[in-house]
Amino acid sequence: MPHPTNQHPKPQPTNRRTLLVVAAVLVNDHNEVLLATRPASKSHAGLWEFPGGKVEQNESPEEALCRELREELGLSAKPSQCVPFRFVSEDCGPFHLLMAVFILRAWEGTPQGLEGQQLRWVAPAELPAHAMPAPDEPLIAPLQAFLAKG
Ligand code: 9L3
Ligand code: MG
Repeated sequence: MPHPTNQHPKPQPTNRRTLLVVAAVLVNDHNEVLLATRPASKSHAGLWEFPGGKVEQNESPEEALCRELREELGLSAKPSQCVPFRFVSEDCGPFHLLMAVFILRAWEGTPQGLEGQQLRWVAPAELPAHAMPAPDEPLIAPLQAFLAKG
């Protein structure tokens, strides 16, 4: 009989800090999704992402997302308009990224690339043609399935 501790080894600490990030899937009346390029000054520059960013101290994920949408896109949205969709858990070199993804179908304003991002409304079938950061890619298939239901 193996010793029980051999059957259940302790998990090894990775020494990676977990970064909590939020991202928005904005869906318009034509069932298209908003993608934004990452600004030149940031990691993954030029790749197409679902907009968002890091959650700061003392804010909920939904509050963080509404702040990011205001800062990056000039949009006004309410936490109650952010509907949870998926979590993505991904090793990103020196840290581990946990990204909470929300679907929004309502907001106020027209998106503007306030940090110099290109913006594009993309039909679900066209999502795979856009090069994305690693955490965004696993969202494509579940999003296509979700949006196909209308
Ligand atoms: N990130 C990946 N995909 C996304 C978002 C919004 C963010 N859709 C990653 C890129 C950075 C980290 O999360 O490593 C923090 O994002 P930001 O504050 O640089 O936008
Ligand atoms: Mg950002």
